[in-house]
Amino acid sequence: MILCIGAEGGGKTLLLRKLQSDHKASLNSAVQATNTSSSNNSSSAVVNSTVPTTGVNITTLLKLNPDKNKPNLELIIRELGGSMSELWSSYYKGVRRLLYVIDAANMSQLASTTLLLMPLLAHPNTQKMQIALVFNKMDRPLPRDTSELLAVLRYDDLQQYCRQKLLLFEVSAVSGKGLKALARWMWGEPRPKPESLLQ
Ligand SMILES: Nc1nc2c(ncn2[C@@H]2O[C@H](COP(=O)(O)OP(=O)(O)OP(=O)(O)O)[C@@H](O)[C@H]2O)c(=O)[nH]1
Ligand SMILES: [Mg+2]
Repeated sequence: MILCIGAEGGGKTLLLRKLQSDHKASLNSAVQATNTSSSNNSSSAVVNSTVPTTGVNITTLLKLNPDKNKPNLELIIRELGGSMSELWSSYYKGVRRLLYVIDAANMSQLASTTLLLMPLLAHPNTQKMQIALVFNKMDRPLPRDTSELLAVLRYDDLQQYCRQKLLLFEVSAVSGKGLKALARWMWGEPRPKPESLLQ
């Protein structure tokens, strides 16, 4: 189980929808490749409009099991709406990986993220978590360059303050940028190469 949180409008719902659609497309093509009959690849376009999540959204990602005699592998992601940030901590228990999604084009959201991350990182139930800070909306013109974004977030202070290692991903749920690397991390696969964000 993966937990996906972050302030309102950061793009969690769209990001998970896009990941799900990409997984569906690659599962379909993997299945077609193993069948002799050919049929159309049915990767469907993702609708970009969303409504704010008022409670909990569950998204399931599926991929082909390398052992063909076994069922598909399944990854369950629980998204908590940004409007329920006061309740996030009641969902930390038992979570191994956490996606924290940030609207990188929104400076005030970026600055207030530090205040949301501090109690999260200090919480007893997050100490063993692997945490990904996901800078989303990288398709939009950014008001600052990425090293300045990290300064606004006070990334160095956060990293010193916490025991967990914070991984950084730059993505766009709209263009698809960075989603493959993020998906690999979510499945627990090794990262192919460092992303551009200072690591
Ligand atoms: N340009 C751009 N817009 C995005 C991107 N990701 C999400 N959006 C838009 O941002 C808005 C909010 O996206 P959501 O996915 O609903 O945000 P959320 O984090 O789930 O918000 P809550 O559920 O309220 O916490 C929507 O209009 C999306 O279409 C992105 O990568 N690029
Ligand atoms: Mg949402």
